[in-house]
Amino acid sequence: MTNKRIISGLVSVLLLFFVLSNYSFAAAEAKEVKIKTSAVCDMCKAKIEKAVKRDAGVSAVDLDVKTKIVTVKYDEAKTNPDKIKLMISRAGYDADAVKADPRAYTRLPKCCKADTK
Ligand SMILES: [Cu+2]
Repeated sequence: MTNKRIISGLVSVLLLFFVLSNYSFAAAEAKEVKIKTSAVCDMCKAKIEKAVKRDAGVSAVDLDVKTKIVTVKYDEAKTNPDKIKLMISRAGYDADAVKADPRAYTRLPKCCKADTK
């Protein structure tokens, strides 16, 4: 084996290690929060997910209509659960202890109002 081959082998091992360590570092940065909402149907799901996605720090959002729980993955350097709850409130829905913005709530379609069910 020539020196060149040994060096290129070492370089590729180092590169692979670098890529892998970077990847796990990035994955560790994504935080997850579960928030209980007042969603009642698929329309609510679409609205809440759209509202939360407007936050640039959010990487993934999924609302389970059955449990009314929205699972949000976010970058803690860019956003936080309080901001996310506020966005849900402004869309017209409760988010844990944060009550729905009353004005946004009155604009919701009748089927989406929690107190009609
Ligand atoms: Cu609805």
